[in-house]
Amino acid sequence: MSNRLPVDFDEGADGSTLWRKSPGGLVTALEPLMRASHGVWVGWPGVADREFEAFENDGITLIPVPLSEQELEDYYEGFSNDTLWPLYHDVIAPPSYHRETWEAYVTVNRRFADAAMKAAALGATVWVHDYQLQLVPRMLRDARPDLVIGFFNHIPFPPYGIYAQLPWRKQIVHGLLGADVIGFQRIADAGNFSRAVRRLFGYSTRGVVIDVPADGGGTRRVVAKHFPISIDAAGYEEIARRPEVQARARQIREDLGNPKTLMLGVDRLDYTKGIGHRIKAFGELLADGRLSVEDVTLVQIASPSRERVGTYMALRDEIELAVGRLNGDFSTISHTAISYHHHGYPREEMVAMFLAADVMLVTALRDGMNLVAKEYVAVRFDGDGVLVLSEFAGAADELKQAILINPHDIDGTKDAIVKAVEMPRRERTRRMRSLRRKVFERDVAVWSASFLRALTGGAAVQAGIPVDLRKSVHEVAAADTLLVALDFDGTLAPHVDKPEDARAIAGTREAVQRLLDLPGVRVAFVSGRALVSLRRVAQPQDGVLLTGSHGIEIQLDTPGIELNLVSEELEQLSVLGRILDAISDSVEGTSVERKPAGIALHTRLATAEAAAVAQSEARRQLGEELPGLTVRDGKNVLEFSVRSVTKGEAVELLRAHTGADRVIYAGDDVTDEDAFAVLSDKDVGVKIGLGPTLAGYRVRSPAEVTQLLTLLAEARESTNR
Ligand code: GDG
Repeated sequence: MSNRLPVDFDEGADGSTLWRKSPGGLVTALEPLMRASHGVWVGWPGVADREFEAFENDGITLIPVPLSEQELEDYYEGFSNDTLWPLYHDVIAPPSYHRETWEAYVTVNRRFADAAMKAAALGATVWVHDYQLQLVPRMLRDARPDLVIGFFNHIPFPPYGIYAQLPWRKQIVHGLLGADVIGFQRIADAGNFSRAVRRLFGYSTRGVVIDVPADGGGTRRVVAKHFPISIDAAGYEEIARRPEVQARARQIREDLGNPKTLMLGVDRLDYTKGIGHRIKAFGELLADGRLSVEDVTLVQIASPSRERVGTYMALRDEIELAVGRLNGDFSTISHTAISYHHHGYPREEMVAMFLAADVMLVTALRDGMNLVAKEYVAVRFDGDGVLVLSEFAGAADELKQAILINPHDIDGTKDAIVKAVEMPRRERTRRMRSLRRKVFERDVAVWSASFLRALTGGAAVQAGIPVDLRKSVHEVAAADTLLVALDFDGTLAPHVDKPEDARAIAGTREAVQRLLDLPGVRVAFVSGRALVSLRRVAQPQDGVLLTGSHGIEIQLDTPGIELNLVSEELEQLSVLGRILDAISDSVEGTSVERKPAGIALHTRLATAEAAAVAQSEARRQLGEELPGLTVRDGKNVLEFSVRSVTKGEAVELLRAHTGADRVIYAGDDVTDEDAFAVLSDKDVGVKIGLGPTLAGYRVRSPAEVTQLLTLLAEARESTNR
């Protein structure tokens, strides 16, 4: 589901309806999958006050959602583009807050949700896109709890201090939390969202996991994580390699008088893109004489956008005034300083421009990702060209070999432009090569696959080690220091009925020993079990680091078990002990059990009445004295913990302890998701078995884990360290 269908409406001369495909990266990535799964796309067809039946386009069913002219004004131009857009882009332009446009937003979101519900089969996966439809996930969940719901936010999510302005801030976050997975462009966006959840609802968050109270009691797990979007890189390169496109690139340079340096900007005409800042920097460089109009031309494509929104009209006037002024001041009869175009162009023409441009300027003041930056890189199969990229664009997280700028710093931007113009060929190729590697490794297919993998957990898992995992194992094997962190039950040992009977499968011990014998490799077991129990069943060899009780107990290179608790928590633990001891002394049939980070009050042997008294007394006293405790209600047991440490924290601790630069983590349980959540792009996460996961890879069973460890040992041995 997205605001717009991936087609444009057109009318034939005879009044017939024509649909022109508008191919974007999203469509390219999802098309094969949607065809194979009988997918439907729900969206607005791009024309107001018209109703259309569902229709088929290239094997995908499109379901048009109608919008009236008034709704277009209120829901789309108003609330989406005049409230949410500026608010989410750090209030670069002042957002407007109007109750009528909010109401239209609710109405239209409801219509989209209804259309999707009608189309979705039982248990279907629904992927909702972007800020225009943030209420849809909750509407779907309330009416159709059978659905698997994902949401991807294409634009930034602002810090809470800004987001808090929104009069409907709670409704929007509540709407989004209807999803199972909420995707963002950058780590920072996902963090901002989680903070908003904590501030507005007080729900607890652990890494990328948010525990949302579920309707029928208990909690539902929502993942808020970054999934940086990308492009169909190979598709762009293919266009660039066409002889006619290359000829066109040469022609463009020629038509511009063959300037020494051709600089290019391609943006929707939007205040977030920093077009004015770019023009100012360029103008000053011409005025200072650091660049000359004889040598350098800037081509600025500003494609028309949101032309009926007031701020955009004002922006167009402002930009065109600046362009006109600059050209008036600096252009000569034979050389134009800025070649400005307020048009949209066919994709081939865009690619020819990218090929023709020596320097690409992306100076966004705030941008979710900025696909133009990635497109420029994908097109440059010649290995040439310099990308100047704003650090406020999401792309800057990945494209570190660009010249990164702060566009608000005009002097810095000017220096960056000069550096780009003067950059020697060798440095240009070196940087471009690394940029291309990034863009081709993580194209839009990788993006959609990783989002959907997190959302649906994939289908049946095949036996053996997948090819892409083998490749990654070879990569991590080359680390300076490698940490191999492994869950035990379900990962090294098959699950059994009696926990004390669990044993690692044959071959595991040998594989672990082989890894332990290699320099620069550390092995750790990360278990939910208490360490005493883990040591009994796993019988770890010397040198294996241990963490138990989900990270509370640790045994690193020391003989004894340590508790990963801060002094304040130890203090709480002793208060807790005092209170519960007193209660159990005074109520017959109750007893206390001390755990590493908490204490349980058992009431199994007490009368129902006495049990109720003991439990309510414990809750009351602890509520007063230690209000922050985690309380777990079990059968005849009430458990209080001073801390809920996770396996994620355990992995961070092990990483710090070992100084590892790469981590490979394998686990099968939901608690292992906390560990997957703290892995970086360079680490390898392996989920064992079915179920949703944040891990990048999946294998079927402990047998594969043992194979994997052996493979890792072999790869490490062959690096000849
Ligand atoms: C939003 C977020 C995020 C532009 N002019 C022409 C044309 N384009 C194409 C570009 C590019 C696309 O439009 C623009 O994508 P961007 O990513 O640069 O920016 P937004 O439109 O603001 O997109 C953004 C994106 O969603 C995806 O998640 O990256 O941060 O704001 O593909 O090439 N294409 C053609 N003619 C034009 O004149 N053919």
